[in-house]
Amino acid sequence: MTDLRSLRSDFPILSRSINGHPLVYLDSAATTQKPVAVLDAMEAYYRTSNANVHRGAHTLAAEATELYEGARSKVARFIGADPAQTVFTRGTTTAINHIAYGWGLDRLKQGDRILVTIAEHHANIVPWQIIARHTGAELVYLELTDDYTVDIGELESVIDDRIKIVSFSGMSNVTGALGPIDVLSQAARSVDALVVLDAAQLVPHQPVDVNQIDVDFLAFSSHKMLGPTGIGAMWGKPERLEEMEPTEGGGEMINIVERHTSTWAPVPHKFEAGTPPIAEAVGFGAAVDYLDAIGMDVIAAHERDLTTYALEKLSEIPDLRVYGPKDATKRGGAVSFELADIHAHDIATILDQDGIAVRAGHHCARPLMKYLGVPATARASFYLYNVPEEVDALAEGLLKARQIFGLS
Ligand code: 7TS
Repeated sequence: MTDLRSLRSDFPILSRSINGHPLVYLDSAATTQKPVAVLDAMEAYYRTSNANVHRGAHTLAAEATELYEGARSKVARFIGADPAQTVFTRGTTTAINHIAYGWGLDRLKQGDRILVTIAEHHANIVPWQIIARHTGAELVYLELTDDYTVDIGELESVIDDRIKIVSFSGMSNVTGALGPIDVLSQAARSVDALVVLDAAQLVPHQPVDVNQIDVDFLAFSSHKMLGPTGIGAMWGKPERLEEMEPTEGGGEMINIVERHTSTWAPVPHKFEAGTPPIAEAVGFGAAVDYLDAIGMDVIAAHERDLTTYALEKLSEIPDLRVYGPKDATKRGGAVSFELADIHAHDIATILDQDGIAVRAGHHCARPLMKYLGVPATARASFYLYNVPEEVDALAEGLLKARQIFGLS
């Protein structure tokens, strides 16, 4: 297993204890912990260069602008993109809302269809439902196969020229399954549909290069990849970003404002109304620098090994059912499970007593929960700072939960 354990000392929070036990943080799919490099970059910005961006002639304003735009270049480079096509947003949710409103609202009409999968996060369902309600378009779903991957066998019967947008996740935050990016984008192209990739769980965990995949838009969040909350990115093909309307108006996003009309600033600023999250951008830039220095290939290999180990350990626990692919090459490190008929919240509470942080609930994927026939699952999720001993602690905690509930 790729040994990244020396990195743990870069993350101050990992040395704290919870309920008298060392923290075992297995909730990185929800949000990740932050290395000193990110915390320092944000603090240094506030201590030495704090000013508003893009509008001042003074030195601090120039420094802040350089830091903000420098962060954009780093984030763009991280996904092989041009900074001019990389828009800072509040996160994945805001990015998908920009696309739904800015691209979909004017173009969709009655009879049109938006294709998603049943495994989507609410962030990739609800904006489309709202746009469907406004335009009369309809949301249609691809379902899953027995190994919890998207059932691409259904595509033939679903894909026709009513489909205008195909929007899906690169990796499920519940099942961990990787999305069939090439298959779905090819299917979309066969009917000239727009392709939107929710990469909230993909960009943090695997190398992603926008030149290697055929999508129109890609969305991801800083806080799921060691950076701060409050910022993320929307990458788009230049022609798509040009033709797309801004969804928020205000300062920073305009060229000329008259009494009754305005013209827009060039992309990406057209989509960044108001004072942006400057310190957060700086932190996001520091996070991608940190990930780059380790190498996304190394991180992906580490997580694959850890996930393989976790699936093995969990398979030894009686009455435990994993909702996700068994094959580690088809998945990432978000592992959802159910243990006998113990409620997921009880599992999370029992594990927390031993300092183990897992998530329990519907994971913002209610249609998926309904499809799986469960009210909730418990979910352990891994990142570069996790080690096999933490998987062992999880397995021991789950055996303890069995005992507490009288299961031998
Ligand atoms: N898409 C996926 C696949 C996600 O996992 C999430 C967040 C989002 C979109 C939304 O990202 P945001 O940064 O805009 O909130 N997922 C989770 C999770 O699994 N637990 O908490 C948040």
